[in-house]
Amino acid sequence: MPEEILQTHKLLDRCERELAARYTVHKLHEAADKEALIAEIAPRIRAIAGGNVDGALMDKLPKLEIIANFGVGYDSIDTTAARARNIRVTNTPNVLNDAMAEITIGLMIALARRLPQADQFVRQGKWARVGYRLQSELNGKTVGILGLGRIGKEIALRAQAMKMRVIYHGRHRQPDEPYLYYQNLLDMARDADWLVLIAPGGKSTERIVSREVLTALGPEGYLVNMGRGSLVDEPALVEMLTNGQLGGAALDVFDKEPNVPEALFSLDNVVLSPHQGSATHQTRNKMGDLVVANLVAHFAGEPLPSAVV
Ligand code: A2R
Repeated sequence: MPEEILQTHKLLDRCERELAARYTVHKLHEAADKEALIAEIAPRIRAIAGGNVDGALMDKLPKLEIIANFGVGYDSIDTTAARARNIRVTNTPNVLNDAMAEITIGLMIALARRLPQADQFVRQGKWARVGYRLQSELNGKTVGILGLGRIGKEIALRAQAMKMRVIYHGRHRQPDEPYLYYQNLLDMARDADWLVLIAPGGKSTERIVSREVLTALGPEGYLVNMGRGSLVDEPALVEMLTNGQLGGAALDVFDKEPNVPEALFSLDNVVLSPHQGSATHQTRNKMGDLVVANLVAHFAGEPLPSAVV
């Protein structure tokens, strides 16, 4: 008999096919009566594929051994609760680094050169009447990276190809990295033209980009958020973008996705993106493969390819 697993949200088609080929998959997100489904299958569920797992759900699944998250960020899983219950948690690191770094630079150029507006300008036939306005460039500017991790390092490489100066902040200095380290985020924001956020969500980074940090970035400064909406004081961000206290923002993530503050929709100094940092065919397929590989390894009693707990 195949193992039975619980899937907590929609996954990529290929990933769902691979899971279905190996396991009997119960889809919590499609169940009309979620509690009834859980009550029926709980005694047989040793694994979850997907995120959004709190301690209460873990408690309803007494045989649960592993949660295989789709995504490198696993802040939707209560890892403290998992650890306390001896439940393993895996994520999908590294395979998305290039896709994330590419779109980060893409959004930066889109913002600096006002590419969404330029496209509209041509489509609306305005070019025949007047030339497009002048914009700014990345080269010669300083980019401060909050979170020089796996993805942050790929962004740093590409920012250098744009002839930008790279500085970074994290909890630790990384002596092998050639970039200037700032122990204090406020100091880095003051010295940066661009502030790129690529750190994890969760309690330790909540609102780390405060009104003070945004003020330090200033009216000429640009914020790029590729990490999590929770990293930023979003009401302060919206207010400061509206009144010119912050130069601009490129945002792939938001505090209450998919809800985006409507005040941003009319702002010229903002580029908005629907949390699509890793959303390419090649990367999402690799992420799905890693979810499956973690589950396969677990049931075979082998080391997990990418465990975080
Ligand atoms: O703090 P450090 O030196 O461990 O650096 C990590 C940094 N980081 C933080 N920085 C400041 N305050 C914190 N409380 C804090 N917590 C972590 O974020 C490290 O440089 C970086 C995370 O790097 P990785 O663990 O390699 O993550 P990866 O794969 O680059 O993904 C980053 C995030 C995901 O968690 C998703 O939220 C998003 O990108 O897709």
